[in-house]
Amino acid sequence: MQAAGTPAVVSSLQHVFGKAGVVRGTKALLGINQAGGFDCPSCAWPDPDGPRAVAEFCENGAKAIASEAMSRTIGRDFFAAHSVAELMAESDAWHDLQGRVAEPMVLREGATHYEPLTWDEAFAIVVDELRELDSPDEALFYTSGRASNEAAFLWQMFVRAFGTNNLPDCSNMCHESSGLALKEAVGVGKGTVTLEDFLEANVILCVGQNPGTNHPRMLSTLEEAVARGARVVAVNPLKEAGLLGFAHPQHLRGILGKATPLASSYLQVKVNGDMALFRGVAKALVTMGAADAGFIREHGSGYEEYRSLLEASPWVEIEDLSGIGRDAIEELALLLAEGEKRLITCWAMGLTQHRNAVATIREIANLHLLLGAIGRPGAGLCPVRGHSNVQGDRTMGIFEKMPEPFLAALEKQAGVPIPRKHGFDTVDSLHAMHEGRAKVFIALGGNFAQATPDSDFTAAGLRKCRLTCHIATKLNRSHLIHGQRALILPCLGRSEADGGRFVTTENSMGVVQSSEGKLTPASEHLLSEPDIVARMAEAVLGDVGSIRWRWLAEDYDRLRAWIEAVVPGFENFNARVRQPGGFYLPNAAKERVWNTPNSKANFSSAPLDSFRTSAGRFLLQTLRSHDQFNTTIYGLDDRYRGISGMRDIVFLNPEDLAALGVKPGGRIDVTSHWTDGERHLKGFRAIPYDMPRGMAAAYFPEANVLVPVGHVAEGSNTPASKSIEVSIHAA
Ligand SMILES: Nc1nc2c(c(=O)[nH]1)N[C@H]1C(S)=C(S)[C@@H](COP(=O)(O)OP(=O)(O)OC[C@H]3O[C@@H](n4cnc5c(=O)[nH]c(N)nc54)[C@H](O)[C@@H]3O)O[C@H]1N2
Ligand SMILES: Nc1nc2c(c(=O)[nH]1)N[C@H]1C(S)=C(S)[C@@H](COP(=O)(O)OP(=O)(O)OC[C@H]3O[C@@H](n4cnc5c(=O)[nH]c(N)nc54)[C@H](O)[C@@H]3O)O[C@H]1N2
Ligand SMILES: [Mo]
Repeated sequence: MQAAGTPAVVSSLQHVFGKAGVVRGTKALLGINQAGGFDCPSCAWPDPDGPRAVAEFCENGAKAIASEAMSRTIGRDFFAAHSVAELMAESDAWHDLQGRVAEPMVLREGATHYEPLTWDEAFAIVVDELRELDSPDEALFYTSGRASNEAAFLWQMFVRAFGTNNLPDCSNMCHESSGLALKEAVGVGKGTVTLEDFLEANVILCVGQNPGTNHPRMLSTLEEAVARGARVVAVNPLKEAGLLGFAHPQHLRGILGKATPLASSYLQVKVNGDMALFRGVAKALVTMGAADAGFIREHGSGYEEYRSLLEASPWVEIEDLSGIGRDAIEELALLLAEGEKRLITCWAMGLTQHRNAVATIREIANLHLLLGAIGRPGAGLCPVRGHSNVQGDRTMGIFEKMPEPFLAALEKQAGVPIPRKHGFDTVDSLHAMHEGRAKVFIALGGNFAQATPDSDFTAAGLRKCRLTCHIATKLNRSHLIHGQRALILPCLGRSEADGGRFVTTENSMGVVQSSEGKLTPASEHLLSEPDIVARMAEAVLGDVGSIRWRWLAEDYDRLRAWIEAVVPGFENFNARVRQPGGFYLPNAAKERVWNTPNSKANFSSAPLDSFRTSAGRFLLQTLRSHDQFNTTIYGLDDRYRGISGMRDIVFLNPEDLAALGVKPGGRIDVTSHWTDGERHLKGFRAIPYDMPRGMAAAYFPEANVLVPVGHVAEGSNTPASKSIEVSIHAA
């Protein structure tokens, strides 16, 4: 199986031209990630600092644009023709194909169909429901990671001026574990490398991520690093084609179909075996005397305890939990001990969505501290972010427990009291809805009903709400699993012109840059996200303190001036963001300044741990196919894994399939087991795949019914959607 270039280009062109129409399609593609253009709404991988290729996008970025830039729209006629019940019966892929939502829509109490209403009528309903609450803490304000910095800043200011910190977001289900682990270890909850570092690294570890599908432009960076002599080592239970070999679609070599071998080594770790693997690597390094004593003495804290723990960790346990033999672990350690120890470790959801995710990521930080591989060229930590502005949204204050200095600065600027009590994160919100402690749910983007764990539990909670309201571009299931009343407020997408205004985003490496869409909006009734938030806030609160909502949103330079006043690192924001390529936010850990309570880089010493299932059961992870962006399903293929035309599948080791007495493609029933009972997924197809025995993999969001709401990462409260204990039987 090879992740070849030519089919990727053909496939992306088909997607854009097929859905968006030729003229809109080409114009959209040429604007992606160009200076003066818009930031690709797909992933958060950075653009080159210097000159950019004419086509600085990938196949999956093209699919995201095709989905957003479609000229087809749905409005009053569509919703009059289809009841909510009928729409519920259709698939997620079908929903996406219907087109952009063209006008504000309301589902009135007891009604079967959405009907149109004016913007002012829509905001009046929000006012009505928010005023009914006994406390501001009975409202939830969710954010997905596509919102711009400007929209996110205004949104959190509205929510806090209203009186709550209930700001659950998609990050709670994504890199929350990374943010927490890195903050504790090195004082910055973000990555510490830039694209330049990749070109100077000698080893790049790619752990628990599938960049061929989810961050395709990262492969260009890896390819360039390999050409300069770096070794790439993949750590993944599944053999992922994008890591085994890759041909750059925009290079001649790619078009000729030859692939550059990328992963010099591929460690097929057990699911959740990474903590043991990294501990083993560190143990081997310490044994061979490769620790950077100078760095540890000057910067480290907790090393002695960690060293004793390494000595006390038996190899049999390390091998058993990781599924990797001592020889292979020592070989990796030897590679890391060579030369100048310029190591970069990248990771994504394969590490963050486990019960011990925070401890696992701290183990990676331990390895970097042991080698002094942080805060110098070619070395550092790289959590690879998902949504294109999820990192920026957090910087702007989308967080249920922002630190005091931020809240104090906001209070001073806004001139209104800002609450200090921590709010609900995503999992807390699910419980609050269930227990009647939250009654209004308003979302700035996203698809809460499908993205959250325990789909049936989530649906029951949403249905108990008085109002569910979504600011959205496309129809999705969260609009159909609704409260007593429901609103869809349609907004402009990234690729569309916003009256000459531009917004800004922050990528995975802390670069803030401008983003300006050029396409004619899909409908004349759409408003920009900042305008929607400003009008909602004005309707609910009126102008308060120093805040004049509409005036602020009218000219985004005004919003940026407010961001500059509240958020550190945005000095001279309006001028600097107009420089080509934008600017880097300061990153203390990169300068070896540790913003931790003890001002040191902290080793952690957690007991070795991995999630174990009872005998005969499987450890199931939920992952993405090649034809989806989270809950948006573009198609039914997963090309790099050799799957076409289906999503109702479970990947299993071929020997496990045989032991279950199931033929490839045969139907199985999957049951997940948790302290509160069982959850079921019936009649899925079993597909053999190159992966360790005892493991299973199924697609998100279909498999979310199996994820118990109570099963979360310790500390970060992230659903453990990659550590689900299941039993499997022939159907
Ligand atoms: N085209 C496209 N791009 C996207 C997205 C999309 O849906 N489509 N989503 C965006 C978002 S929000 C995010 S967060 C990222 C997600 O990017 P990824 O993290 O790459 O997404 P997943 O499909 O969840 O892949 C998880 C990978 O981790 C591996 N894995 C699972 N469990 C373990 C484990 O215990 N240990 C190790 N070492 N590996 C494990 C799986 O085999 C799989 O290869 O992508 C972003 N980019
Ligand atoms: N089981 C399991 N569950 C998971 C995961 C997993 O790996 N396994 N991954 C988790 C992760 S990493 C994440 S990030 C979450 C994702 O959770 P979300 O961010 O909530 O989900 P998305 O599917 O990205 O949201 C898509 C919707 O956003 C809206 N949208 C798109 N563009 C825009 C825009 O520009 N503005 C506005 N206002 N709306 C827009 C569209 O209506 C679209 O239907 O899911 C999480 N859930
Ligand atoms: Mo994500």
